[in-house]
Amino acid sequence: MTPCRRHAARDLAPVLLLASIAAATSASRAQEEPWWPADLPRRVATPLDESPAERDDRMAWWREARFGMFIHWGLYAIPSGTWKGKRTGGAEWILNAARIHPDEYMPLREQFDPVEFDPTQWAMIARNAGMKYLVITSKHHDGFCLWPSEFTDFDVDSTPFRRDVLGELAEACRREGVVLCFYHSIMDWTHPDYLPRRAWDDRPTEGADFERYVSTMHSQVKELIDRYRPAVLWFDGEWEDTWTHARGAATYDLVRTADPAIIVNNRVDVGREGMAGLTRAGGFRGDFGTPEQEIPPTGLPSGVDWETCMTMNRSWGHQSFDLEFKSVEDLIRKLVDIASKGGNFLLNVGPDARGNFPPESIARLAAIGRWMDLNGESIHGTRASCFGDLPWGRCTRRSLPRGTDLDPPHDFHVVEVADERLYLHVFERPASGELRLTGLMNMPIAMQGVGDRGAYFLADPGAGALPVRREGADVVITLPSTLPDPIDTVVVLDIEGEAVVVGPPAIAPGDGAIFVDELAVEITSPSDEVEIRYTLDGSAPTMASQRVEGAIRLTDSATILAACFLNRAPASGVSRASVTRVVPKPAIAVLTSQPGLVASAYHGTFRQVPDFATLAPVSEQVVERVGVAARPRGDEYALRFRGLLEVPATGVWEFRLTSDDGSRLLIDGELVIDNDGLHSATERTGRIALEKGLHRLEVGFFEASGQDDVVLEWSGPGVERQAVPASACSH
Ligand code: H79
Repeated sequence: MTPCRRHAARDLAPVLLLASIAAATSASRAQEEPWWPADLPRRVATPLDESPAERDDRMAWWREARFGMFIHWGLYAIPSGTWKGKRTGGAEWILNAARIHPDEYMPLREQFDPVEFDPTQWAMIARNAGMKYLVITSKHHDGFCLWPSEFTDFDVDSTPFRRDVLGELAEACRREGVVLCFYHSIMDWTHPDYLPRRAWDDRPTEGADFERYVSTMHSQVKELIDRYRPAVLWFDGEWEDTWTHARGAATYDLVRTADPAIIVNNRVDVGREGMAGLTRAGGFRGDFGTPEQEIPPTGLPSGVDWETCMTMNRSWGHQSFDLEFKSVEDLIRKLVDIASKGGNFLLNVGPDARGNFPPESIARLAAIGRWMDLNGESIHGTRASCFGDLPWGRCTRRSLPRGTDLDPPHDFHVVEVADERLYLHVFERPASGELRLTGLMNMPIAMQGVGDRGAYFLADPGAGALPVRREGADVVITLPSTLPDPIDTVVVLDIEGEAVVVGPPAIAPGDGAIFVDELAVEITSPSDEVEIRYTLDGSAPTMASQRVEGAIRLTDSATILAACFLNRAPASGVSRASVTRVVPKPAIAVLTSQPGLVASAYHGTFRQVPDFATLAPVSEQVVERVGVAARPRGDEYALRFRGLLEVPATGVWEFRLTSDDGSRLLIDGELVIDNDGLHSATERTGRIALEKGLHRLEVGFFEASGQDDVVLEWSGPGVERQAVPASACSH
């Protein structure tokens, strides 16, 4: 604990204020300093006239929060995955999983009496975990409402419990300094006006009126906003075909008109792309993307707001027998990974029917909270990494206004030039004992002779400075032999200016390319400011090496090494590609040939493409091209295609073999593609230099289970990627 550091931070610029409050853990502290809603801008433009700056204002708290709690709670906590003695699973989807009729499901309300429900405890658990907001299911797909609604009887008021769950939670959140938000399902399995119905729901649809359903839902959403002031409305269940863009837009606009400050997820409209969750182009409503149970790979477009929602075990709602909880290490690293990509993490808890969080969830949230207490500054209010892949972990960062008192734990001096703080999250200590920040151009503050600071551990600044040095284009930090936190030790590095990281140049074609007579190689960098220098003899590029100006024409095999330079100094790592000049396979002479390939079919149980020489085919026929049209009867079989391939021009030809299950491509007896083994549809490529004319072609394929398919494509001089045409096949 470093209380002086936190205390001092309270006097800093607002950007650090959030971090200081994040670090606060006592209830009284949060009461003194509610950071929301008091600080939230309430004068916000309506959706139709919002400027980018106004949008930034509206999104600011949510972007800074980075970490929130999802709560799935409703009648489904009562069966908890078991229906009539059977483990049907499904949790909050149990009505669907066990094909329960609404008339049989809705009486569950008579058993809803969660006497141990303690909203203050829920809010405190969230806050102590470092979560800034909480999204609870006002209504899930089953239609049950967790607040006493004027517009339905299927709500808490019709249960023995009769307490306003959302109201009490809203109050507790306000007291604990947690932002309250609602999840609200568009799909509704029990509402008489909702359509379409589940297949086993035999209530007559006559008289059901979807338009009326939408208007009831709108009334309820208004009721929620007016009564509880949620900061986010998180819609879901938008994928059935009664929900349209027009309805999504109307709902979004209604919400933002009722309270212009509200943030609405993209599932309000129909622009979500599957479980990956980002919004397609096309003018769809929604303020942020919603990847579900997955974290997007790197390379997200910057400026896109998104939030990964994820379960802590495998279910959203409570499910008594689901004990597959993620480890604390996994959860913390997921949070860090998401923050390093500029997203939020909405981590779910499914309370039980008595109103308790599962003990496994409580334990994990407490452990995350201990890490956040020490390292929350590296999450809250940070933005995405400035680096590509870091082999040892992740990076987050925060801007710091100039003149900020940056480092209270040391000597309270003012650092004039510091503009950005990097948080280097070390998951695995590199064997070299060094953190290498390749291509980081900025001057680390530690190297400027402003005091004796190096980098340091965020969780333990007093442990001393870590040596920092520049090595060419890299900044290198020396680590001690063991790191304090085996899950994620956060190293702080302050730098001058906003991070500028120059990646190594791209070389195209890349490593492993082959060519026949001459190859044009392009070496490029996304940064215009740098110059690129290269060598062809395997030596590291220096300022004395050849400078890249246009394409490089090679007539011999070479290993190309290239790097960026700025102000005559190295400015990136080195990229490398070996390219090989090859002799094309000569064409073969054939006196006569007929159109088509010979396809031989085999029965048998195969796990890989068999040695056809040892097998007897069950049939043989001439086919136009490679494909499963030649399959024999039965599920398990193999095919062998043989014939001649007419290559229209001398050069390097790229083949693509896609198959389910395995396959192999041989040309003139040489294995060009090995796509063998049991697998679903898988594409593999291979390249070979061929002379213009005829070449021997052989494709082997087998099918063991599931789908079956095999497709051969090619591209080469003057030929765009396409299926190898029948006109090129003969025998
Ligand atoms: O509330 C939790 C789940 O009950 C709910 N969303 C989380 C936050 C959820 N509902 N359904 N699912 C999760 C999985 C549904 C996936 C599909 Fe689709 C719906 C597959 C096809 C339709 C949406 C549209 C995803 C892919 C296409």
